[in-house]
Amino acid sequence: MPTYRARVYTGNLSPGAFAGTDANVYITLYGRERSSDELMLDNAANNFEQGAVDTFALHLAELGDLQRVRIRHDNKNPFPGWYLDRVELRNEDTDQEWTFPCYRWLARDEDDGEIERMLDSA
Ligand SMILES: [Ca+2]
Ligand SMILES: [Ca+2]
Repeated sequence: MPTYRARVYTGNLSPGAFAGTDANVYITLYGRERSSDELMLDNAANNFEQGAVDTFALHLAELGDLQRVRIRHDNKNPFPGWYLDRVELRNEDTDQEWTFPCYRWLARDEDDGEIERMLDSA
């Protein structure tokens, strides 16, 4: 079972933009062979703060070449709106890497109001 290392880049906008979030964030990985379950991204840190990079180790079946990811949050806690720059994934068994650009808000009160985005591999 490979470990997929996820690096999640929260935007570094102006300090008053509240780009970070304390909502719960979930990701689903879609590979050529199979897709993952929906996984909550969390660790002991205060995750997804403005300008931060959060790293998570996901132990999954081999998914094959990654095509896209779906990422969303649950809009919980104050100021849940989140500006996501990108997600990077690396299969630590094969050293394959993928980048999933976003550069948009997942926020009810910004952009198109969506708090879920499907991101294609760059
Ligand atoms: Ca946070
Ligand atoms: Ca946390």
